[in-house]
Amino acid sequence: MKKLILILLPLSFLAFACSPAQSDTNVASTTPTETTQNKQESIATVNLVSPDPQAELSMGDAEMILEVVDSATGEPVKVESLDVSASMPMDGMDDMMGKVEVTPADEPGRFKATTYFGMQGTWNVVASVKDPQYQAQQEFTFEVK
Ligand SMILES: [Cu+2]
Repeated sequence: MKKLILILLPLSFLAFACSPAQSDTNVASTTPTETTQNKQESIATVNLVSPDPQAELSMGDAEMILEVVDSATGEPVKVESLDVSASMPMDGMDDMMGKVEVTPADEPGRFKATTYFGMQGTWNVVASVKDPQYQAQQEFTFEVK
């Protein structure tokens, strides 16, 4: 019986540690003391909705759909903005940069990023969440043929 208690105890601590982050927005208005204590930012994840990273991409115009979700709940979160950069590492030269235009998509948490892959090879796309509450940075790699 003692063993069971020992197992359950850390689990309940875990649940306590996780719950405030999930409901930060709800908690904020009702209990200001807790907000100041939990001032750390919530962690978000940026998912690539399209294109399929495994799919072969052709050189030229490219459109990506990115979705920001709360890492704890998996629910899409409406963040202030998303910075997206596209670059290609070049031998003996500075990285080649692609211009990326980001616009919010219709669905909450989603952004459309359009760029131009001007060269065949590996492109690194980095998406960074800009938001007072959520923090995330995710890198995606595309093989452009
Ligand atoms: Cu290049």
